[in-house]
Amino acid sequence: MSNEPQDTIASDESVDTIETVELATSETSAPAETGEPATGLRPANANRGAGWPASFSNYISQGWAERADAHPPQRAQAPYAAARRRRLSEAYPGKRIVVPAGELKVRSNDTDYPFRADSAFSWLTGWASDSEPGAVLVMDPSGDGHVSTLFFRPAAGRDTDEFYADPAIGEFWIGARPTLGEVSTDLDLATGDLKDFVSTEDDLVSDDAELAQTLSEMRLVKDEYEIEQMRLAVEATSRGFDDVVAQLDRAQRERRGERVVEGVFHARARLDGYAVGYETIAASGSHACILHWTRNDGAVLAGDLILIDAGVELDSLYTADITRTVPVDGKFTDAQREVYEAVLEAADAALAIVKPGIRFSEIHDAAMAVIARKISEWGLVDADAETLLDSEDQRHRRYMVHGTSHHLGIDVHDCAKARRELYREGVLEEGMVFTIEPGLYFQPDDLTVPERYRGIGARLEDDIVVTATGAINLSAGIPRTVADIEAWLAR
Ligand SMILES: [Mn+2]
Repeated sequence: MSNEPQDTIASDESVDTIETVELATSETSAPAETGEPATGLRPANANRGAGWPASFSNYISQGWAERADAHPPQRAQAPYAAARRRRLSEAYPGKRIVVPAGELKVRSNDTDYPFRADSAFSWLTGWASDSEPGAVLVMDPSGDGHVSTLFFRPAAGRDTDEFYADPAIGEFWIGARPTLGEVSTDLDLATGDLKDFVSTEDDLVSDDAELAQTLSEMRLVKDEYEIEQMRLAVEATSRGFDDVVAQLDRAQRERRGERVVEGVFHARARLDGYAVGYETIAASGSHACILHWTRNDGAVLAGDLILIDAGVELDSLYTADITRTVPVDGKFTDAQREVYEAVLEAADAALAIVKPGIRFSEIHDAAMAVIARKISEWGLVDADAETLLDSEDQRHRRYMVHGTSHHLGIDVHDCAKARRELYREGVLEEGMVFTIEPGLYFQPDDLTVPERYRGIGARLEDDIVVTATGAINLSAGIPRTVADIEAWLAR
């Protein structure tokens, strides 16, 4: 990437050179003379900039065509975001509510991580992967409700030096920002210039623990727009899994074949969405026993299972979260099939009970009943399933230490700040979306495990939406049974 504004001097040159630059810039004149970012967002690379002489600044500020104001159609999410703001307004009468999108985070010196707006901000505005860093939603009390204004840094004109002199936000550097009018039409929200936003001591800001909890709990039940986004995120993720399966031969040829899996999925995520919703887990062989294996630097070998846990985050920021465990060479061994089919049975048992009115924790209990029975039957623990499932026992959890389900939406671990009584002990309602993801992980050095199972890890993760009478498995189309997986890999 290009990283130096109008630079003619290498950054690693001597102190003499830096002094020369300072001398040169001090002799130039207004309007923009130093090469510092016009906004002062971050310290300039004063040791690298060549300065802006007046003749240059005068020349570059002229000779540009007029730009017509863009009037995009209102985006589909706008009325849903408005309804969400009304719910929040009702919860906090008379309070000024401030929800920032967040700022860019520095990766190193003057380079940043890709920007990703705060989830509550995006949920309340509908402004998603195209959000401007630094934007702030303000809900001012008015009458018996609130009036909302979205403040952000709008497009800068050619009458400032920002467009050429500011590598962090200048149009020549990162592209143009939208205008206030454009965003207002797009999101159906009043907009204002960020420089006119004033915070007050009485503001209720979204990092307030109680407000963050309220926002998390409001997001537990998804609206129609969100459920459609979840369906689309799963579809994109399904294409990513197809891509990975088609590239398993290549993965076997590379020294770090897990990176082939990660890279192929990432390409699909960028093609069809904004990013991956979380770091892809590409865990081959006994790496599958490491729950969040994201180092992904291992080989992918024939005879092993590979566990792939990945999700595409759409431009709307809604993400899928799906796991499949497949045999690298296309055929399960007997031991691998036994372990995998136990996990599948646990997943199906959990899915079978999902409907409005049951408790979220019952899903986990249904899956764990199967896991405990298998652990007992296989003799890993010398006890019957009933004994193991006693809350004072739980030894079977040695082989699956994680939960079975988490809410899913704009965050992969959605609604994380909701209270336990509405989350783990919460009662299912139509429109909730969550994962079901049991697994079994037999560590290669676990002496309690029969040798034939050691080093086998398997997880199956589907994305579930609660309907009026039951549930839909959004990811049912991605092969789940041994026969379907083997047929998938044979294609
Ligand atoms: Mn998950």
